[in-house]
Amino acid sequence: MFVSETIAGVSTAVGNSGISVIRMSGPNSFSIANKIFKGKKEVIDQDTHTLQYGKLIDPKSNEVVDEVLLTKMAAPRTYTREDVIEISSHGGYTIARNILNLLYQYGARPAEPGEFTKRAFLNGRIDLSQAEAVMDVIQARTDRVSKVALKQLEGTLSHKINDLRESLITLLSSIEVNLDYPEYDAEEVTLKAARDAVSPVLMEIDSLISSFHYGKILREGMEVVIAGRPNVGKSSLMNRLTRKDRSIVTDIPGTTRDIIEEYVNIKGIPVKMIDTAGVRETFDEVEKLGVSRSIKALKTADLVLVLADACEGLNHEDTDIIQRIRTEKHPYLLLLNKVDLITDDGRLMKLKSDYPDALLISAVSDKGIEKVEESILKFATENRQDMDNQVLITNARHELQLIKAKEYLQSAKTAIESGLTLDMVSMDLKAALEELGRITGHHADEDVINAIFARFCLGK
Ligand SMILES: Nc1nc2c(ncn2[C@@H]2O[C@H](COP(=O)(O)OP(=O)(O)OP(=O)(O)O)[C@@H](O)[C@H]2O)c(=O)[nH]1
Ligand SMILES: [Mg+2]
Repeated sequence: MFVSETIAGVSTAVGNSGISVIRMSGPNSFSIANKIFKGKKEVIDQDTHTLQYGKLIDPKSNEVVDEVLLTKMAAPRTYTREDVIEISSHGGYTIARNILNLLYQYGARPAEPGEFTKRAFLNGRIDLSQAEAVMDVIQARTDRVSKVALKQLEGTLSHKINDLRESLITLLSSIEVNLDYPEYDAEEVTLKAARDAVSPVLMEIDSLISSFHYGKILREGMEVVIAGRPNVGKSSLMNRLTRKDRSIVTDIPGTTRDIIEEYVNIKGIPVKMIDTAGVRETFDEVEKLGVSRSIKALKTADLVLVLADACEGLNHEDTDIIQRIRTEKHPYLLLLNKVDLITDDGRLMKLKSDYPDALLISAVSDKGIEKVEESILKFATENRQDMDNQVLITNARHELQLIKAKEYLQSAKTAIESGLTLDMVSMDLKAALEELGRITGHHADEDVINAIFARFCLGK
């Protein structure tokens, strides 16, 4: 176990609240708590994993700092695998600060952001990908996202990566045997076994990499831009999808002049929905600026909802916008709005056959809105079923490591196929193994670890 100082921090949000939880971890936790806590029992004599009522008293002034509940948890069955004390005090900024100051006076030092979790990692309770999931759980914006983050925290990704590493290690050891005892097996036999073993690992890595499209959307959210010419109902759709009266709606073309953003949960996908100014040629200076912002918004969009007027059909302004989106290769969905105004079934049928990929909707009557939401979810999952129960890559760092591992494995495969020597193959396999190990922290660079934990919140 790695030897550490005793650290303390507030683990609950700062501000007015029912209670605050102050956490302390490290070898002196119990002795420090013993000096300032007065309950029925001395903290030293308190059983582990029990809670005791008492008072925190400043030994110098004999003043009561707060009335608290103290939880004692002895290593190793704790969050950090060290001795941990948790103090539940009254809420509020002042009391938590006074308690912390007391702990600092008696030998603890302030915990850095994420330092408790960093210790859980350094002491081997969780691996690096699980530690990263801790923050994802805290920051999850929808149920769907927290479910996926919790699974990663439980270790689903770690198991998958460890299985892949295990396959490579087995292969490497048989190669080493062959290199050490060439009489044991012919090199060709080992090469063939190597090829058979590398291919399934490569396939698994490919499937993990391809899950990142969805994983990234879950973790970072998805940007959906509503675009189209003036007056087609973009702001009305924005209000409908966000269930708010956020954007101003009028029948005057050119109503929206600026970008309007709103976060919304669409079928569990965290979406930043963006309403834009209608795109058209205009001499109005303000509107011009709005139009150029609309065009800029398209560039960062994950998905564009192109809105057109179902009654009027697509005119050259609409097709210009679609052409622009196509040229820039942005994924988009065509929505024909205001179908509530079309009462003639024949016209509706014709619209459907003229625009087979378009969704017919009405932003004022809710018609087709469910379909729009489903399409957003389908885009996020790339139309694949049951994605939440797959092992997902949600983190760009993990994706990068997988891409590097894949490159080494492909190079190993090429080496095998072109009949290069076993030690060339072995070098590539070792490199791939190392890249995979960086996901879980088997191979860890100190600056990467520090950067990961620096993004944590205080007290976690
Ligand atoms: N009947 C009907 N009218 C709609 C529908 N959607 C929007 N409208 C009307 O169309 C007009 C324009 O709607 P907006 O939502 O302001 O249109 P916009 O695309 O945001 O317009 P700009 O901001 O000017 O680009 C308003 O009078 C809306 O009430 C719809 O589905 N059916
Ligand atoms: Mg508008």
